[in-house]
Amino acid sequence: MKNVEVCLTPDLVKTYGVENKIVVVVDILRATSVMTTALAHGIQSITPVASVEECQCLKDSGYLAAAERDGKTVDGFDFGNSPFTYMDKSLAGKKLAVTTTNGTLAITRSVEAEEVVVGSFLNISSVANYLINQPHDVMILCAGWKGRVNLEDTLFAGALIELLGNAFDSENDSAIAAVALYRMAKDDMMGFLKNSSHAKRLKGLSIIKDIDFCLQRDVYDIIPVLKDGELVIREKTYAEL
Ligand code: 3SL
Repeated sequence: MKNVEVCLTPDLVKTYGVENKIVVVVDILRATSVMTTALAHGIQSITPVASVEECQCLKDSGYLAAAERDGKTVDGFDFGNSPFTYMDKSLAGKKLAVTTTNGTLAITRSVEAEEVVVGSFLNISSVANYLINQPHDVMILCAGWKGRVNLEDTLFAGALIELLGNAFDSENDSAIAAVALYRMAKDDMMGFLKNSSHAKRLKGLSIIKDIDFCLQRDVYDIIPVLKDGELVIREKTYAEL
């Protein structure tokens, strides 16, 4: 039986190990929700990098570049971390470099995995169906906030495990906790999250509409995967068409 586990912060990745696993990286507010949105709206590829300096180098070589720290766009960059930015048709077909406080760091810590998939509520059912049909164990990696656990990524982990149903076993207490938390919150996610640290941070920056958007389920049916350092939409195999 395949196994699913939840790593509640990137600081614990080494404890779990990523080898031979599919790692689903999640940063609901907002990095992985934004990446899913950008690819769904036609961005060709997203190169996630951990540092602002790396992002600047890619910008200098012609990429569109988005840099966020503490919820704000870094000075000198044209793009920040709002999903609405990437609904612009003129950006379709372009290559984007991105660095964010937690989400891109979580991705860069997962590169040794069998495969890295980007998950969000916006594409949760597509990700679940994909995982059910793969032969590998799964680790859901919550990006959290600067090494700390956060509620919204944990809720996503619980929701995804519910969708995986009987296809996976779990002997991991953080997975049990995530499912229990999700069951408490699922009927009013916005209400449940209103006192969470990051929702408060984003509200302080007047980004409530981003939170509303990122909590929607199954808006997109794409699966972003990491290929040669770039996130791209996973192509369907012949059998899946
Ligand atoms: O930490 C991150 O990766 C970001 O998603 C944070 S924010 O939502 O842009 O503030």
